[in-house]
Amino acid sequence: MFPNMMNDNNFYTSDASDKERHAHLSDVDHYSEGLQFAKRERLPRAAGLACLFFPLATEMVSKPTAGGWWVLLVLWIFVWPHLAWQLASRSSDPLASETHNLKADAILAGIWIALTGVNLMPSLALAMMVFITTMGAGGPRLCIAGAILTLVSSLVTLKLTGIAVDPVSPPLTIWLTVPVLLIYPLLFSWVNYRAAIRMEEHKRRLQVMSIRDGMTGVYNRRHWETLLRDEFDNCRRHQRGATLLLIDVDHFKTINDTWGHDVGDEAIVAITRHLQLCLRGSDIIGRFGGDEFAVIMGGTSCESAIAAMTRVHDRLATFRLPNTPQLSLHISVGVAPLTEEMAHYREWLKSADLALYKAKKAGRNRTEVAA
Ligand code: GH3
Ligand code: MG
Repeated sequence: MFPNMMNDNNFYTSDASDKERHAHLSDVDHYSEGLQFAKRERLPRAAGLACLFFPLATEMVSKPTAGGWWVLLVLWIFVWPHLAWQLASRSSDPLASETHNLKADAILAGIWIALTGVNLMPSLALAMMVFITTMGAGGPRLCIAGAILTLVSSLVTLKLTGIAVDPVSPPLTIWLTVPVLLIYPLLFSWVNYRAAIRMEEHKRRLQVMSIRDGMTGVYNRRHWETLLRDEFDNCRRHQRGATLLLIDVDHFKTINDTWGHDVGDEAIVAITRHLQLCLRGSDIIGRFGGDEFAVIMGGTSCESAIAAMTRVHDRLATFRLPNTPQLSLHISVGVAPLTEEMAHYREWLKSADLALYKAKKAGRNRTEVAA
């Protein structure tokens, strides 16, 4: 059968798989996405561990602990969050590096759960940190992996150190653990909330980019054609009239060749602004190609459309670009009212195209109506 081609019709509507989506991401996107991910983990990790220092220290004071563990505690709580960030941010693949950091978090949490003798409150806080972070970062898969790593590392530590299990937390430890239980989920949610807001804004910008022409701001051809199809269907259904215009700049190649592409671009933007000024807000303007525009005038007669275009011709006759006063801009316009015989919106478009061809053939700088 035919291969599944990506085209204008299915690009925005197809359900791309995660694999396909990632295949479209460039290396730069992958890198910056990973860096953002590592950044999101940085603050909750540093703040959460800092809050944990006090309940863990209380537990260590209450138990005969070797001095080396104190050094490890300080290194873990105060150095590890910054080291983890450095490792991820300097890596060529921050996403993979931060995922390794999260697994290291899970192993370290297991070690410290064992060193407290699986004391309830600090252990609960550590397990909560591992669960929330891994679930938020990598879903159930990473969360289960994190839980297993924590469990295994705590069992191994218990075995190696011979520390007795003592789950009952004294009141001081309970009170010192409460801030962690409150602050960590709050911070984690806040950081992720901000990321969600940023994503939403990014999505909105992408949506605008996908329907607008970058240079002029009017609709691009793909989106404009979907609006034309809708208008065609609505007019058919409600027995309403509408007029279609195709507009092409005259001798635009000569403008480019004589004055350069920058002036050509300025001319395109200027013509767009004149169209916007002379037409109604409800008229739908699209950039159809290089120097070609198209306008859908819903509920508008052919005569009104021609009158509007006469206003555009008149304005352009006296308009000059600021840096090239010698250059005058002219357009040719093809007008096609919607008729009963048209069975498809493309026939409407074809009719406007023929009228435009007629205007070009008749000497340009004029408006012609479809026969
Ligand atoms: P005609 O009067 O028959 O329309 O002649 P023309 O020279 O305008 O011919 P045509 O409409 O085919 O030329 C379109 C030119 O527009 C070709 C291309 O080099 C130029 N063009 C397309 N897009 C852009 C653009 O974004 N900026 C500039 N400066 N030029 C563009
Ligand atoms: Mg042209």
